[in-house]
Amino acid sequence: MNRREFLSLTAGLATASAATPARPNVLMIGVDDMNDWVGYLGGYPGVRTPNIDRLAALGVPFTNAHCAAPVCNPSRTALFTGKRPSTTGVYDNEQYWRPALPGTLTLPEYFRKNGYYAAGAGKVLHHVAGFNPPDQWDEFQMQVFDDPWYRRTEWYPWVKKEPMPAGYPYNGIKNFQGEFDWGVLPKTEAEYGDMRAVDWAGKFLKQDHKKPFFACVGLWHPHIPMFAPKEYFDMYPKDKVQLPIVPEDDLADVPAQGKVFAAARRDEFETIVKDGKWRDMVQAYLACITFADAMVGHILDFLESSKYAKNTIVVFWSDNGWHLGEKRHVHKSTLWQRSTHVPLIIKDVHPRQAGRVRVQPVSLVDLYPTLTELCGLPKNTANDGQSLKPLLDNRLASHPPVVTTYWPDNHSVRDERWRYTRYKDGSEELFDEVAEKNEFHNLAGNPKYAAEKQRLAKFMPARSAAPVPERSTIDFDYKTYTYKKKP
Ligand SMILES: [Ca+2]
Repeated sequence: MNRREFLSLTAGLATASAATPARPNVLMIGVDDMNDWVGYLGGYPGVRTPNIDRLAALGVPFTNAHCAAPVCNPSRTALFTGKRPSTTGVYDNEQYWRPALPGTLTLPEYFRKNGYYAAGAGKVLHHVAGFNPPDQWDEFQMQVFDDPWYRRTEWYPWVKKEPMPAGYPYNGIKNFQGEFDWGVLPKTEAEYGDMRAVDWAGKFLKQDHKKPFFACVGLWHPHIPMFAPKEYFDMYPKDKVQLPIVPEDDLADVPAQGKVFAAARRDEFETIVKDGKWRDMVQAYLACITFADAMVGHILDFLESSKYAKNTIVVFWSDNGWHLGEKRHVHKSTLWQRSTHVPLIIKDVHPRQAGRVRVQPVSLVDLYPTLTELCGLPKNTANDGQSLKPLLDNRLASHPPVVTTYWPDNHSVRDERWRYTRYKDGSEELFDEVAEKNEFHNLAGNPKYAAEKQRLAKFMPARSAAPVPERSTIDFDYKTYTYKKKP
């Protein structure tokens, strides 16, 4: 052996021993109902999200990411099981996923099975009792709400109900329903519920962990009720707040099923507008986005000053978007861009063309196979999604179009240019997202685009699983965390 061969062999040995370090940790940060009004996505010029943008510069920001379902429970169920709603039959908030999917391993369960410590706090899976079984986790801190006077004790048995405070409701709308409130609570920023999840993250990241960890911190903001300290409202003076553009006839070219989705909770939108509070609502949403961003900042600071800074994969996501009057709708639960488009950032332990946006369509259902691959765990063959590692490695890699589903056989496909939606009755929408972000012109009836529709239709699931039982048919016992079919 000559000297050169010897050096190359010893270099190889050194690489081999350095190549088997402990597996990377995972820190997920989830927010609720945050649409693309985030700095790096440009959905609302002037929105302040310095911390999310900081992560976007350090990691890989996705600009065309979509939820698998446009509402909390089915979106989170898809993210954490790696299965689409059309596979599981979990399509909406009123369906328990656990009794319907025996043997399905959620992300924390799968990581635990593969030697990880799984821990979390706040709203991770859906926030109502029965949706976040504690046996998935080695440790879990329950969500703390800002409105314990409103929260229903049968839905949130761990919450101690408090008497209604003075000044409630804070948005000043008479006889308006309790959840859809906004304003400044008579307490300090440190006393807000999301800060308890932030505190948990701070403590967790200071501890010595013997195993690699899979940790998830779930923030409630900017979900309704939209409460935040006054300084966040002051960042968006009301006279400068921009309202979405909503043409009078915008629903005219939308099929009947689309109109049904848009009409859900229409009365709330109409009450807000009639009361002259539309601008106030938009201001509150902006304030709560920036509040959520501040929470994200605290968590990133804790990580960066911890010994886990360099060997932890960070994933930031929102479970679905949010309408602020577009298509005459507030809330989510539609198959339009406002509901499906979400922020998504992955910061791997390798730099991977950091800060450079990925414009390819991706889905939150892709996170499960992405994380198992990045952590070197065996692939879970039950996953529907596709690993995003090729996109992390190379910003020019391709990714197939992604699907958002809301109830059986209503699917919306996104690629880099188009949104093609087909509702259960066969009616269609086609929007050119490059030509117009607002989805004002449904092109589905134009024969010029027949081939485009045919191409995109191939990505829709061939069949939709029957919806799993509604929770009204199940007796759930919180103490034993068991489910029994009602007689
Ligand atoms: Ca949500």
